[in-house]
Amino acid sequence: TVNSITSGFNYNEDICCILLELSEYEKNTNRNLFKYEAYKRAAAVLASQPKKITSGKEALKLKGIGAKIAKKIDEISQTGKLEKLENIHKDDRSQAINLLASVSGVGPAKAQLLVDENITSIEQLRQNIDKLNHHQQIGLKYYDDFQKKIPRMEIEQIEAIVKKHILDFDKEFVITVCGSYRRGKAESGDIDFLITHPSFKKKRKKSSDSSNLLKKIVHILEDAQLITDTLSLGDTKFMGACRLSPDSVARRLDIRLLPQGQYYCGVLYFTGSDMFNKAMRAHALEHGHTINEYCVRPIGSLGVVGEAVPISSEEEIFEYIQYPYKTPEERNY
Ligand code: DCP
Ligand code: MG
Ligand code: MN
Repeated sequence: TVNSITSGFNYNEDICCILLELSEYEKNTNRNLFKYEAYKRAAAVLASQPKKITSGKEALKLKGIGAKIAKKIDEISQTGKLEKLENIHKDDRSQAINLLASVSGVGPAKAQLLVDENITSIEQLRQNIDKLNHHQQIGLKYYDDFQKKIPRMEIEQIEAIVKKHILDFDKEFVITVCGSYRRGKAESGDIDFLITHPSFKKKRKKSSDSSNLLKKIVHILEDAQLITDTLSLGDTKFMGACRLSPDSVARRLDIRLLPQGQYYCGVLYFTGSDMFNKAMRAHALEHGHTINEYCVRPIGSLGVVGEAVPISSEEEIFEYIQYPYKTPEERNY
């Protein structure tokens, strides 16, 4: 669930939960990303309110909530439930699609294909592993483990192990755990590492030197018995599984290796939340800049996008687009 920005308490949790379920339904069953985003945005807006919203009329005044969602909020406020969601709960196909899409690597399209072949449970999926690619097979293998949230304390331990091994190998690496952990959350869905090194340059052509660096990092962490499985591995992005010890819960681990010049835009982006990123990007555009996970660029009067601005801290990005600085803990919306 989502928390209020200021107090960390969500006064509208019941409505938020229903809207987030609707967003999942739109993404997985209808594959309507527009509605998926609209419900998520509405839930985030409600979660950030300092008080309980008690009518659709009140909700309609909030930025990001339109007439259709306001009407649903009205129904929830008055009856404590939403007829539309009750019906979705009764829809077996939709429930099965949601379940299969909760396997790491299985997207809505794949989940629908499987359900159309009458594969509707995790049990049945296990009997059809030949229908899954490598990522999906690992996702299924660790299905129960990956469902579990990761306590902050465990991420601290994993962070210490990763830093020890990588910095022992070369002390010039810079390593930051981003994602919900950096936003101060008590538990996280996965672990998001961002790493940079002065010798790692923006790649133009295939240079074997730079394309081996992330593989080297992964090998070190495999030798340390931390990384157990690879879901995907490229020159800049690793997705996989790790665990503290052979009888610990397996965790989803993402590592991104970035050139120094892109590091702080990367840290900002991968710290999130995704709602915060959207709000910040929108603000940047209003102030004549475009930001993404790699860089900040000015937009000229004719709409021409300029050269990337040199950035050497997260604060500089806020300053550059004239957005009041927010600590990672203040980015939880
Ligand atoms: N991100 C984004 N837009 C997306 C996906 C991700 O802006 N569509 C950014 C913001 C996220 C960050 O990447 O905070 C990391 O993605 P995660 O999916 O790991 O999300 P979190 O770390 O925030 O939450 P969780 O605890 O579920 O991992
Ligand atoms: Mg994460
Ligand atoms: Mn992640």
